[in-house]
Amino acid sequence: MEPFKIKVVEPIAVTTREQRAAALAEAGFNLFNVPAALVTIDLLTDSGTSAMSDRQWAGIMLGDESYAGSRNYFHLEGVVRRLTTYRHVIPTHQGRVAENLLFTTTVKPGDRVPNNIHFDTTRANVEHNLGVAVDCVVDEGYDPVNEAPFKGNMDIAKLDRLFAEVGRERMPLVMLTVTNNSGGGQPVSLANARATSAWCRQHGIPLFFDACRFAENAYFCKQRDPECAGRSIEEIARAFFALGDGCTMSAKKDGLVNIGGFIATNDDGLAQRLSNMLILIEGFTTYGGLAGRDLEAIALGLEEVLDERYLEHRVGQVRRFGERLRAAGVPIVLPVGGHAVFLDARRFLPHIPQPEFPAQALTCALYLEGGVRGVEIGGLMFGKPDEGTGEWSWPELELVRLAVPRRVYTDAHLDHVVDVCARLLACRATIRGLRIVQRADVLPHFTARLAPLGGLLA
Ligand code: P70
Repeated sequence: MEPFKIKVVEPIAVTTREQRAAALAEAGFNLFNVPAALVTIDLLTDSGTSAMSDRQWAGIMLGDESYAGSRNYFHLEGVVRRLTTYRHVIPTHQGRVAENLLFTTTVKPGDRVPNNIHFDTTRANVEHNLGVAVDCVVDEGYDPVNEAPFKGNMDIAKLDRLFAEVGRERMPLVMLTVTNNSGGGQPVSLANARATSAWCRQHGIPLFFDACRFAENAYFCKQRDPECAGRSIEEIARAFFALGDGCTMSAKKDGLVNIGGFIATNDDGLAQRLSNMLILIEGFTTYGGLAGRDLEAIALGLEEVLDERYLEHRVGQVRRFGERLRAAGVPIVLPVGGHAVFLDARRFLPHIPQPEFPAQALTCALYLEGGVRGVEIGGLMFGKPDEGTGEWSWPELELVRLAVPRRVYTDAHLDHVVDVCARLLACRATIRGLRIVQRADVLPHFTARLAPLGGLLA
């Protein structure tokens, strides 16, 4: 059961199919353009959508809004130092700013940045600095039916190959994303983090964690890895962080807050450069684009997220959601990850070829059928035309992510989503693909407009 009581409630939207059809057309078949007031169950993201605790709301009232040296900053600094072992704690208003700071201060044109799998903003920030983002996850990370326990692991042989190709000078850092969002929210094992860290040390390359979902990753380790079984979540998380030189963090995930992030490191010189850049684009070093009250909520959220009863419910709710989908015959990525269930659109809609955006078509169909909003993680997000030839390259996976906000929905809400998926499965032949009408070059999925090629969505 939920290890909390519900103190505040918010009504959810009830809409008609006609309203949803109109909203979809108006939105250019892009769910980012649909007003939240027309969404019944919003599984677009687990980012910034958590319900805060009464303790966090009380902390909000203790916000010290001093420009410099807010006491909430020192609280956050202490919590992050203890958790991560990193000395320098630089707040940002969300994760991608931490990425922006990190890559603008480390990446030169032509540099390669390996990661297990870069999330979209991470990749975009590397590319914005004219670097090349290279995904080096183990092969099973791309196999949606392989039930290996740590499918987020880095493939060290792929790091070796990249190093042999470009050398130390072209590899300013290595990133490791825990859990691996773009690969299905799959965890990285402590042994793999250790091997990645040893590789980095051996080659003199810094290792940074993309730590958005570090607590969920630690919970998986505790469950699946005998080495971690007897240890607390905090001990496991600290063991990970201690293997690296720093981390970027979107606190909108495992920080259990609606806004916030940070970058932390042990590298004094880098911290200085990051701070200088922070002052240019975000704000002074003790608030970084946030209010004092936000810093307090993050400090408290980072403590709460380490509670094993919370994590057992959190990860368990997502797992049960996946199990019920699976029982209904819905093809999903296995094993179920920590923050989301990923529908496998290739198997759900085998009749739609990748250039017709099967995962985006499924995302639209979920909304039309039941007011459920997920997000496409497939060709719309990661496919792109070659600058010279115009020929498209496509990602390996065509997924629809149903991300579960923390402490927000009950299992009954998720049962509705299972019903909607089952109904669509029964009429899947009527779902047709989409074509692009308008597309930006950077992070195109946020603003793209599409049109249906017929069938259910037309
Ligand atoms: C998500 C959001 C954010 C993220 C992440 C990893 C592993 C960095 C960031 C950036 C983004 C999103 C995607 C689709 C719909 C809405 C939002 N992930 N690294 O949901 O952090 O957003 O704070 O700048 O997952 O996965 P930030």
